Amino acid sequence: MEARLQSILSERFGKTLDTATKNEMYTALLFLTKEEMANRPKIQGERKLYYVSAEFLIGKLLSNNLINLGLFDEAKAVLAAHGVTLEEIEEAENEPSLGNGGLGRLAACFLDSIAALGLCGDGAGLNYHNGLFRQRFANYKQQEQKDPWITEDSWLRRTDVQFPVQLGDRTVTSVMYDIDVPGAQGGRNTLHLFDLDTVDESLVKEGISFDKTDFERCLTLFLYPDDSDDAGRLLRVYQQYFMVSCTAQLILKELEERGYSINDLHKHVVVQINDTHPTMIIPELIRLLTARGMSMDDAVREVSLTCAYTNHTILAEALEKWPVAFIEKAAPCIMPIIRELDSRVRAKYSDPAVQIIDKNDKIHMAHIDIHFGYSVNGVAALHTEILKESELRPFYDIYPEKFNNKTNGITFRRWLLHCNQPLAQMIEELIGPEFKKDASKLEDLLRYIDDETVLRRLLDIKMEQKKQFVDFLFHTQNISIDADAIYDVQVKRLHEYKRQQMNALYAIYKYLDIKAGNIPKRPITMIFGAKAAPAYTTAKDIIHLILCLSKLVASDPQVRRHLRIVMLENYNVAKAARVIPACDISEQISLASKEASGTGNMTFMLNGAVTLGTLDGANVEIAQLVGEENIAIFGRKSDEVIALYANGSYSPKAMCANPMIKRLVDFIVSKPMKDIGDKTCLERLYKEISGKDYFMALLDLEEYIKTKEALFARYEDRMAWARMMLVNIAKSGYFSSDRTIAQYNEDVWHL
Ligand code: 26V
Repeated sequence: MEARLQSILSERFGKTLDTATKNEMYTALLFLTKEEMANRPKIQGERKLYYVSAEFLIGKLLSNNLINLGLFDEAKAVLAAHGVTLEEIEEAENEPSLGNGGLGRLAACFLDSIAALGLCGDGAGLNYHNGLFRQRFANYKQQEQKDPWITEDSWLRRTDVQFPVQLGDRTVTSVMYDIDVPGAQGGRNTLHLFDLDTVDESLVKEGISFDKTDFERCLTLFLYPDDSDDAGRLLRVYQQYFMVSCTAQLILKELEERGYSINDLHKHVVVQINDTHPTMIIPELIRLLTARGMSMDDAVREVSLTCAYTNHTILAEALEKWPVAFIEKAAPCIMPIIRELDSRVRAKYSDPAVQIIDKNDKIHMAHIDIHFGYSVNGVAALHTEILKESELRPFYDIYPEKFNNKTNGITFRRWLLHCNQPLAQMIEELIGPEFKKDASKLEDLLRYIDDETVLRRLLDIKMEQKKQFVDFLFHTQNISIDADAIYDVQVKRLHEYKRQQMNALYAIYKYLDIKAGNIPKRPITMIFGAKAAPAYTTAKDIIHLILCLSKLVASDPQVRRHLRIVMLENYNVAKAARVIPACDISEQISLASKEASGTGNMTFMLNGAVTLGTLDGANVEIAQLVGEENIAIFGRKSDEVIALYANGSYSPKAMCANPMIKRLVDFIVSKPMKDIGDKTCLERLYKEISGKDYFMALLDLEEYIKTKEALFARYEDRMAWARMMLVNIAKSGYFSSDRTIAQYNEDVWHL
């Protein structure tokens, strides 16, 4: 490898490993890795999966590709011999933030696992020039900036594959970029990202705003452009139709190249529809098949046997419903097909709840997927049960055989082998290397449950990771924190249902308690990281609250020794890889029933954090696996919450009758807070929480505080804590995305 790096550096930059800059070294490693991947055979199969998704939150790829190619250790050694670390070199890599959060990250983990299992499956999505916005803090508020990631040398490979797509009354020509996905056991798959050559990056003026009307110039400029106005929403429909039309044309082109007939489509192709964003692939495939001479009946049947749908949320505001007028404008070719599908449903079922086009002329995208796909899955056991019993009940009554659960997972190659190398090494010393291929082997760690030497090493590794994080935080945000404190971490998208506001109310509780003279046994560092959607006012107000609290605490010499509140700026995949290994307590406190699965909960567990959470999403399965003594559970259960919504009996005003709760909520608009922050934001948030509290943060607040205090107390018995850490790591094998993908293949894909 050394010789090849030297030759790339000399050819391209006239440099050597000792004279090259870090950027040049990164470029050389990028070239070498791309070459290495291109030399691998494509994974082949009689049946091919297309995982279609509007988001692939792949994050930086250098280390992960090196791991999958088996070149990671060698690369580290070569660099070390020249006085640099791979970590330093990786700083030169831009992070492609092509996703909002869990849904996009899941798609990236899945691509890694599909390739690792040697399954023939490619990803298909869009080549956004700007990923999710870059977050900056100013005046204790979030500001959004554009985040272009594509440079001359990147993981993208431009192909000569092009397709015509009719958008509105114009026909555009797509271009396809590929990113290789190497499998950990050999071979490679591909992530196909579609784009338009006419997209113009100079269209972005202030922050992240741009003219959304000229779709040929802005189609793939941004991930999910702001959809607070109609222009943004319409652009999203253009994006979705462009994505699926390109994908459908690619599928039929490859089918033909592989020598199969369109009449056998479902025997050779599986399309996994990741949430409803790619739903239009169903009418688009039907359109293309009928255009090639297939009858409508046959096309509908063939496509229905080819497409499978994954649901990722029960939040009503997230279930896509597009006005007929939007599809007519953006994707006129498929509107007749959608009407045909709608009349087929009407002919069979009279229940308005299962219609495709409703009485307000809105198209229910999920309904297309369920009627005209062969599989519907939720992403955690509880979530799937809620889909069957309430959200999608009328559909479950019609098609019970279509419904199945696939509990989410994460790739251990990124979230253990790469991000926590000392822990991975210790595990390998204790139980051998098999866990790298079969995560269920982690259970062998339970042999050491009473081994004090092992438990101490586990605590030492955690301390080492916390110290690394201390340096990182100082280096990136100029904030000094103490590695001896308890690290209590909540990092995820900002949404009221995830209840960052409840955690912030705990911070107020702790602040006031310390002011009253109750000094905690050990300092506590609360770490937050979250981006709020640009148009989501309450989410932005919650960020403002946290940043003001952070300032309040940090400038109080009496308090800051015992409590710190840190908000990571621009939380992304790279930052997740830094903070997760350093975490003691993983906050997973969503309102029960609202978090479909969560995947952060899994990465934290794998890295030896103890979960503080509600019985929601995959937390339920974590609790079953580790047992109630190794997790801290609190709060109302999902059925109680669902009943509260049904009878409308929840009232934050009634909750504020509790003087303790009232005091914490009132503090949001207290003088010390208004002295720091923006009165309008704080008052608006106060009104929201005390008057509406739609996601019931106050409902579980008291129990949350008690449970959290009890968990902090347990931290002091270091051996008992290390035992909890060990059980969590040992039981996390179930959450490997290799297991999830094996189940998709067994039950749904049959590749
Ligand atoms: C989308 C939107 C869009 C419009 C406004 C509000 C809103 C709120 C939530 C969403 C979520 C869309 C789907 C999604 O990202 N679901 C996440 O999928 C993860 C992977 O399955 C899962 O772990 C998370 O629990 C789930 O929230």
